Amino acid sequence: MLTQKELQKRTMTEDGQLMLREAYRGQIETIWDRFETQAPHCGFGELGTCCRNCMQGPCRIDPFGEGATLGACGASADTIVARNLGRAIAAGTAAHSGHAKHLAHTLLKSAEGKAPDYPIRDEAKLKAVAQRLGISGDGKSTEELARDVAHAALADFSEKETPVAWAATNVTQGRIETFMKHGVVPTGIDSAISEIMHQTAYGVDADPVNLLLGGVKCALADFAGCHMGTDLADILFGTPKPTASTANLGVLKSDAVNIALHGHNPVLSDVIAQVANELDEEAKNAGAPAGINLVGICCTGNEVLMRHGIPSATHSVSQELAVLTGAVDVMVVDYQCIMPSLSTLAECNHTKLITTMPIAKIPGASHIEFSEEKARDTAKEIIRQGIEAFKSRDPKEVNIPPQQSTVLAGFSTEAIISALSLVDKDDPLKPLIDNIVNGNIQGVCLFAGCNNVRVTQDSNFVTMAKELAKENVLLLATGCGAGAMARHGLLTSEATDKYAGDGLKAVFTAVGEAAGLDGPLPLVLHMGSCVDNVRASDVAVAVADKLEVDLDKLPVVASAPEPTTEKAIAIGTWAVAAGLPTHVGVVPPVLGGAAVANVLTDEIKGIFGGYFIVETDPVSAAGKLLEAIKERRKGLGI
Ligand code: BF8
Ligand code: SF4
Repeated sequence: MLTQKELQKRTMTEDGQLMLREAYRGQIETIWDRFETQAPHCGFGELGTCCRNCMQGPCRIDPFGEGATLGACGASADTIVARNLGRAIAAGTAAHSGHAKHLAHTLLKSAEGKAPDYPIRDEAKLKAVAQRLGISGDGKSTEELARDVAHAALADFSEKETPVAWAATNVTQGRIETFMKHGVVPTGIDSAISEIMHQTAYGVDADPVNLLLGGVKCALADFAGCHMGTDLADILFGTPKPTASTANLGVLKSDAVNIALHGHNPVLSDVIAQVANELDEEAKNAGAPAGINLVGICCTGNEVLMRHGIPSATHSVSQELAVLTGAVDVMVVDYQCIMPSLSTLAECNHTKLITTMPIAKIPGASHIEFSEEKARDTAKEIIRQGIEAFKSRDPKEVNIPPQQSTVLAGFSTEAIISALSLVDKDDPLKPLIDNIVNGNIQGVCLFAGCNNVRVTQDSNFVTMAKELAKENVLLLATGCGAGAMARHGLLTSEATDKYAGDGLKAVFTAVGEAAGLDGPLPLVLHMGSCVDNVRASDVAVAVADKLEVDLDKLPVVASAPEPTTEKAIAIGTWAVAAGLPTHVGVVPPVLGGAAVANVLTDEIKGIFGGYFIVETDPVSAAGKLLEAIKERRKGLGI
C-alpha cells in the first residue's frame, strides 16, 4: 500500500490522493508510477547536452570535462543546449499558433457564411481587434469586418516585409524598439518557426548567443499566436466575465452523464457547452436524473469555465484520475497536453475516449472527426455517445471524491478594467496605479504553466501564492496554474480575507464591493487558459503606457512554478523578452551549457530587462520574486 507520505509526495490535493489510493488498490498505473520506472534519468538529457540533430549522433557532452567535450561535428555544449532550447520554443510556438490558426479559419468560415454554428458573439471585441490592427470598419458589415480580421490573422503566418501584426500591436513602443535593435522582430509566425528550425539544423548556427536570440524571435511569434488565439476566441465565443463555478473531482456527478472536455481549443468544446442542455431529456430517459454534466480538464476546461461556468474537474498531471473515478462517460479531447495513457485507463473503465482532431489521434480511442461546418451535429453525437456509455456504467465502480472548491473565474482584461471602472469611471487604471504607487499593492505576479510530475502537484503554486499574497502582491493565474489555485480554494473572497496582506485586502475589498461581490475580489484572479497569458500582458502594457515607462520597469513578475511543456518554455521566453523577471520551479535542460545558463539568468537582463530565475524551493522563489519587485519599485522611485 502506498503510505500516506508517498501519496502526499505525489499530490497535495486530497481528491487526488484518494484516487491514487484507489489506483494502487486496483494495480492501475498512473503517470507517477511510470515516472518512477524512468529513474534514473539520463544526465545528458537533463543537462540539455544530448544532440540528435544529425544521424552521426546522438552526441553527448560530459559537462564535467571527463568525456567528450565536443560533438562529432565540433558543436560545443553551449551550442547544443541553445539549439535544443530553440527547438523546444519552436514546438511550443507551433502548438499555440496552430490553435490560433485553427480559430482564424473558423472565423473566416463564419464570416463567409460557411459555419452557421459560429456567429460572431462579441462584436465589440471584433471592432477593438480590427481597430488595433488598423483595419477600418467604415461601412462594413460585421461579417465583412470579421473576414478582414480573419485574413489579417492568416496573413500573419507567412513571411512578409512587416512585423507580425499580432506581436507589434500588442506591446509598448519601447519593446518594439528593443526588439528591433536586437533583430528579434518576427515577420511571420510560421516563418519564425521554420527559421529557428533552420538555424538549429546540422551545421548552421553554432553561436550560442545568436541561437538564443533566434529563440527569442520565435518566442515573440509565440506571443503573437497566443494573442491571436485569445482575441479570436473572444470574438467567436465572447469575452469572459467573472463567473462562479466549482473545481476538483467532486464536480463529477454519480447521477448525471459526465462529459469531460479536455485539451485546448474552444472551437469544439464551446459548441458542446452550447448544445448540452438540449440533450438533458435524453440523458434523463437513459436513467441519469441530473441530465448532462459537463466538466473541464486542462485549458479547454479553462475556456469553458471562463465563458460558461463549467466546473473544472482537474488539470495536467492528474488528468488520468478523472477517468479513475469510473464516473466519466465520455472524455472528448482536441489537442495538446492529452496523455496517451488515457486510452488504457478508459478501456479499464466504461469511459469512452473520443479524439476529434486529424492531428491528434490516440490508439484505442474512438475518433469522431470534427469540422466547423457540422459542429453542432458533431457535438450532439459526442454527447449521445456519453449517454450510451452511461448505460454501461457500473455504479459499484464509481468512486467520486467528495472534494469541491468554489471558484470565481473569468477575469479577462476587459473584466478587470470594467471592475476597476466601478471605482473610477473616467480613469479605470488609476485605482490600480495609485495603489501600486502607495504600496498597498507591492507588485503583480502572473502564475502560469503546468503541473509537473517531478513536483508534488500544486505545492509550489499554493506555497508561492500564499507567500506573495501576504506581502501584498496582486496575483494573476492562467492555465494549469489557475487550476491549481482553483483546487485549493484560492479563487475566492475567503482566501483574500485569510491570506492577503492588509494593503491588498483593502484594495480588493473596495473593488469587490463596488463590483457587487459580497466581499473582496478573489485572492488570485483567474485570467484563463495558457494562450490567455496575453491578457495579463495587455494589463501590463496598458499600465506601462499610462505611466510612460517600458514594461521592464514595472514591478511585474511571472512564475511557472511547475512547468512541463515546450509551450511553457516559449511563454517563459517571451515573458523574459517582455522585460519580466520570470521564475521557473523545475530546472530546465540548460545547465550543461554554462554560458547559455548564464545568459538566460543574468546577461539577458542587459538586453531585455527580463531574466529567468531558476529556483525549485517555493519559499525561496517567492522571496526572489519579491526582491525583484522591490528592485523595480526602487527604480521607479516608489
Ligand atoms: O496550455 S499549463 S500542462 S494544459 S501547457 Fe498543458 Fe501546461 Fe497545462 Fe494548457 Ni499550458
Ligand atoms: Fe553530433 Fe553534431 Fe550531429 Fe549533433 S549535429 S548529433 S553534435 S554530429
